[in-house]
Amino acid sequence: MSNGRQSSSEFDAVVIGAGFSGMYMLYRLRELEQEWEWTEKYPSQPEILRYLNHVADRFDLRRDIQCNTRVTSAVYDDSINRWTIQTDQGDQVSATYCVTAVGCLSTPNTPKFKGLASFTGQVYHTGQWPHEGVDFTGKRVGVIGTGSTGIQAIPQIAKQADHVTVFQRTPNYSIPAHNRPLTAEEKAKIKENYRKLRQTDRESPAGLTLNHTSQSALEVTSEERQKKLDEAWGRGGFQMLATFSDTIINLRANTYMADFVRSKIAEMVHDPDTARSLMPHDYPIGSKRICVDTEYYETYNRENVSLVDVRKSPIEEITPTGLRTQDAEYELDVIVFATGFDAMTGSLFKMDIRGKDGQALKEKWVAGPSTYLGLMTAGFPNLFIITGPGSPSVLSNMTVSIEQHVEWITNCLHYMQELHCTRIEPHVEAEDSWVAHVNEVAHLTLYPLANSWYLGANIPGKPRIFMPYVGGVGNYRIKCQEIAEKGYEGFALEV
Ligand code: NA7
Repeated sequence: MSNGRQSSSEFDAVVIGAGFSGMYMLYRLRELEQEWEWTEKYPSQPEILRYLNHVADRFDLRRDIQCNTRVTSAVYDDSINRWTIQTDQGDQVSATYCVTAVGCLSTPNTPKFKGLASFTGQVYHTGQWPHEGVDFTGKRVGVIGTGSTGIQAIPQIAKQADHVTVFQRTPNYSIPAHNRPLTAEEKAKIKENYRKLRQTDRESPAGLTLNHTSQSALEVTSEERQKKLDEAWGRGGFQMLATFSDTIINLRANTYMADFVRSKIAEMVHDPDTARSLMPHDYPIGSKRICVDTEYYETYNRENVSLVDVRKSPIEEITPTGLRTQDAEYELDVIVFATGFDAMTGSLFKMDIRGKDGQALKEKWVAGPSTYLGLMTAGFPNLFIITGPGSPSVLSNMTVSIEQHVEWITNCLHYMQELHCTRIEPHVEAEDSWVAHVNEVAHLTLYPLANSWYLGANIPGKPRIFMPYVGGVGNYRIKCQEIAEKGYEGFALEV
């Protein structure tokens, strides 16, 4: 939201959200990247928070950001071509353009377990972690969920807690992060090459500088395959998935890599039953978001960590003193929900967004989200969605994709200004054919074979639609650019 605390104001444009996307709307990058020192290969949350605070101060953004404000509704009035935004603080703001920058993974999902309200211990959700931190010393902790967050949280909690019981529904494939401080030489080299690195990211499939290969996993000998996979494991991180060209499109190629990770789990986890439970077996590697960890599997060798397979013995209820599965009862002081998010649409639906004729976004998307380029949706003029469903978003380096959307929207607004246009909206036909294209490319891959949050499968009742665009960041950028160069083809622009 703009301009400090206002009860009723008029603007040309409002931005809803002040995370990475909202901030990119407001600042420029080049000086910043030279002065900021990233210290680790994978920066930790406190460092990222320091960075965001630094950006806000360095570019004097705070005067354009209103914190602690939840947007409750955004309603379009066709007769005056304006959006009216209401907040829980009583503000009413009116603007011609409304940009949502509310994040793809910012509405936590807490499963509605019977008895949850009766639990007398502490309850946390990893997506709403207390700023002051949590002290698990001497506590019996239950962690529900083994996605990326659970996998990163469990080893940390286990170092402090008296005992950690992990309630796992689906095991995940996780690759070691090999996180470490960056050396002075590495930092200098990155700073020298920022322009080139950023360009490579922008043109790459996932918005990351990975070494892609054109070599299929099927065209090498088993010794060569093993050697390449060993090397990739040694380097760690997302690079693993780029070891061969066909891991995410060919089930046989995929199985080689999945078998390799399963063999690593067997090597790392001492108890064979626990190792077996930790091995994913019913979906291809990479079709759920691959996890990257620090000593996740090794953590199960600790005496104070145990694994409960809730597929075999489902959670029946939370009790006042813990949790009961079909087979056993667990006494707990703390329950940590690492149960993810209502991804991609959750935060948009939490606001009452209404377009032409009072149509609610939630109603329009009842069978699944429908957008043109993931940027706009017909019937909602001048509403831009940063990293919306139908764009690469969560299948990419988010900051790269956010930046591209911000640039595209900014250029579009300039173009409209030049032409004295004040209204833009996609044509229904353009939107329909984009949605068909998004589905078509998703089905050329193995992604739809998993029950993932990419498909909304983690939220009961959510329509099963593959939401992100798998066509690749570089290709998508070209497509968006071409559309802009053709005078915003597929969009209706009006004066
Ligand atoms: P994820 O990846 O959605 O993981 C959530 C985990 O919680 C996953 O293991 C789920 O099992 C589990 N879960 C969800 N609901 C339940 C119920 N009802 N019972 C038992 N277990 C449950 O969220 P994260 O926060 O880890 O990561 C989200 C993204 O953030 C990540 O992909 C990165 O992009 C960054 P399931 O697999 O659904 O069987």
